[in-house]
Order: sequence, then structure tokens, then C-alpha cells
Amino acid sequence: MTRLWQLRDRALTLDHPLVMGIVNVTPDSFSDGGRFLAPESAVEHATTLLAEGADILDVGGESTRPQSAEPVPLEEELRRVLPVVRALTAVRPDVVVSVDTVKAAVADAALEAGAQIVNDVSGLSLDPSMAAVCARRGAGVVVMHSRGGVSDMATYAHANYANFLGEMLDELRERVDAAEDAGVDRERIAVDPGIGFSKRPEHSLLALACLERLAAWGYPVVVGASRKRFIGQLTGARDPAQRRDGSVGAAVAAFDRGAVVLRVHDVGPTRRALDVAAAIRAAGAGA
Ligand code: HH2
Repeated sequence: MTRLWQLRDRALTLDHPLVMGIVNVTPDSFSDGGRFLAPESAVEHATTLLAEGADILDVGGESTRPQSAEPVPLEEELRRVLPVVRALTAVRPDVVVSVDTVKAAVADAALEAGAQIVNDVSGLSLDPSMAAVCARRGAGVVVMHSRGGVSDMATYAHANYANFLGEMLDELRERVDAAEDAGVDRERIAVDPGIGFSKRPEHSLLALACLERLAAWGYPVVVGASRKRFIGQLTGARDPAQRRDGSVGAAVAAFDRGAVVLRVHDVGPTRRALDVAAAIRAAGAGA
């Protein structure tokens, strides 16, 4: 039976891994900050990602980078994100755009402008209106695990766990239940362990190693390991842009453990690696 992730006015098929290409419209994102701040260059970058095989474009106007991420004022975030969402959905009406934001007003405006998915790294916890906006608009929603606020969620400030896996899963479950209680349909929800968010490298590795426990809940699992610190530590690549190969390895390992949406910077190499991994799985299923 084909599994689907219901979005606003369409659905994504989950029988093949989906690549979510990152479109950061920020001056300070940890690996590509400032490169695509002008709407035209963000749209050009997004078009390249689609040509490389992206299924979803994740547009974000606020960074959570580990060193001193500054919360972005609402007006500024709208100014960054909306022209890009509008331009993308105008040029490519079939494109699936997700908006990476913790602000309900940004989510609402982006959905109005044609976005299909809200990707909230706070698990819909930082803005009390977020779940209601998502429910009213019928958006697809990525509920991600993190702790703290925008400025410290990608640091180790809250990375204290007695039992990492149990606590992470319990906290994420609470956020999913809260979203459903606020009226978000179950079939519109995807879950994400939040690699690198309030997690030391050993936590990120454990979250990936035990991803099947999250996948067992039945929601599509999203994983964003691309270019993150634990990959730098494992491969010795200090510059995030040099972490492509390690990131592809993480994406394949995540897919193998139940992830179906992989959020990445390097779309082409990830697409090709996942296509091979998916073909191997399919061959095994028929054997
Ligand atoms: N990671 C980042 C941002 N958004 N969304 C989901 N669902 N999962 C993630 O792991 C995730 C995310 C951080 O990466 P990036 O956007 O490249 O950097 P920045 O936060 O500096 O914009």
C-alpha cells in the first residue's frame, strides 16, 4: 500500500526517499549564510536544487546557528522569506515549498503565498498560535525535537540527559500530541529527531542509530544531518562545506533506519546515493 504525507492541496508519496533541499535566505546560517540573501539568488539556487532532484524546497529566513543565533524580527523574516516563496510557486506551481520558521505569522503568510509545509524546529512550542495556524491551513507539518529558544537550541546549553533516547522521544511525543490536540490532522504530521539541536555528537549518533524507534510511530520521519558538527568531528572537516561526503553517508544510514525525508544542502549527491540505497531495498523486498 502506498503511504502518503498529506499536505495542503496535494500529497507526497513515501515509497521512495524524498530529498528536501535547503534554501537559506539568511546572512548567518552556519554553512551557507549570506550566499542566497537576495531573493533572485535564492530562487536561482532553489531552481538548481530542483534540477538536481529535490522533491521539497525548505525556505528559511532565521538561522539557529550554534554560535550566537540572533532571533530575527518578524518583519525582517517576512521580508526575506515571502518573495522567495512567491517567486518559486509562481514559476513552478507544482513545487512543494516548506517554510522553516518558528513564527506563526511567517508560517501563515508563507502558506498564503503557496507553501505546503511548515517546518518548525521548536516543535510548534515557541509560538502558541503555530499549531492553530497549521491546522486552519491544512498544512503539512514537521514537528522537530529541540530544547530552548532560537538563540540556544543548537548549542549544548540544554544537552543534559539522564536517558537521552527516552527523554528525546517523550518530549517529541508531547509536541506531536499537542499538535494533534490543536487540530492538526495525523496524516499531515512528520517527525524529526532534530540532529544537533540540544544534542552533543554522541546524542546525534544515537538518535540516528535508533531511528527505527521513532519510525515505529508511523509518521514520516524527516532527518536533517547535513553538514552538522558531528559529521565535522567524525571526518575532520572543519569547514561545513567540506562535509558533503559524510553528510551523504548520514542520509543513507538514516534512510536505512526509517527516514523518508532527508533535509540536505548537497542535493545531487544525496539524490543519487538514496536512489541506489532505495533500489537495493526494493530488490530485497521482492526476494
Ligand atoms: N536543521 C536546521 C534547520 N532546520 N529543520 C528540520 N526539520 N530538521 C533539521 O535538522 C534542521 C531544520 C539547521 O541547519 P541549516 O538550516 O543549514 O542552518 P541554520 O540553522 O544556520 O539556518
